[in-house]
Amino acid sequence: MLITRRTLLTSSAGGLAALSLSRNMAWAAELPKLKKKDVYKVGFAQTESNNPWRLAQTQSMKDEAAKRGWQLVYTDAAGSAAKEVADVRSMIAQRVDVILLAPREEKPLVPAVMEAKNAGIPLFCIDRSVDATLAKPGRDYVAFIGSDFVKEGQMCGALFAKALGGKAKIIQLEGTVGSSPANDRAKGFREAIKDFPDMQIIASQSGDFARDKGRQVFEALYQAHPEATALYSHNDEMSMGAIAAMEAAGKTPGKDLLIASIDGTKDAAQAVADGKIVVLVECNPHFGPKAFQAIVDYADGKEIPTWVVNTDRTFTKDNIQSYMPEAF
Ligand code: GYE
Repeated sequence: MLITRRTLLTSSAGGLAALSLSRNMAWAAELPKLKKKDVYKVGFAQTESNNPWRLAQTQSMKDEAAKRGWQLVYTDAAGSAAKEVADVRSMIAQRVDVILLAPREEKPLVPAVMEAKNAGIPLFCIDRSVDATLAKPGRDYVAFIGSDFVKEGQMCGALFAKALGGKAKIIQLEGTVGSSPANDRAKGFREAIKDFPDMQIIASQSGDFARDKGRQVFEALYQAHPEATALYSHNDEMSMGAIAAMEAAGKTPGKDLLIASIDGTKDAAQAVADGKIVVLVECNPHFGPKAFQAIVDYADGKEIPTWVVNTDRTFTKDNIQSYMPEAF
């Protein structure tokens, strides 16, 4: 009886594995192929260029293209998802070999992904992803290359709980509404502070990942919630804006309000060294080498994981000096 059950379990597990393998193979068969070439024409659709993270990312792509002698078709959607869709369409019309897309928001960029697929052009989502219920890596586009934003939020929450002794009234500055880092950084943070009943988010609003918007939104939220003791901000630019607002209000960041932030810009690293930001979680913008290697590997027929994960480090005053030379 036992043997029969075991046999059944084994065979059904084997059956499941076989099923998921064949399903993945069927998925992969839908993906456009890429011919091996010495020189590729690569489309890179950037979402905006209003912060150091974006500039570092674009530079990394340009440097890698130059290093390999490949052609880069670069577009900047200037913060508009509609323009970014149009940019991808123009890359399709120009018959680029492959597209690297940094999708501004999760849903509005799905049509761009599907149109590239239908045009037979392999596409990678880099840095942000699109809604996985509508377009899947490994089926509709080759892979997502980028950080684990949920984990970034969790790391902020966990280190913040330690720094704040498990007690805080938190203002949250969210990233761009509908973008994967904003959704996932909020989720990870919520998960991490769940175990600390005295850590509460008392106000939360988007500052669109931008410095001045962050400053304005923080100013309004802090005026409405002067009891706040902490700020969790989804990126460094908004943190720097909020720091300006705190100082203008006569408050001392790092004392009156503790700050957790994400990215690793020069300004934020300096703010950690100065004691203004207490927790900094890295988000690496240097995608060029990884993204271009993924293109070569894909053309070589190597198996690409559906998510090529960038791993991120965490910094506090204790270890920020070692990071300073790398800050962007
Ligand atoms: O944190 C932010 C940028 O998508 C991971 O977008 C990226 C985020 C990054 O504008 O500074």
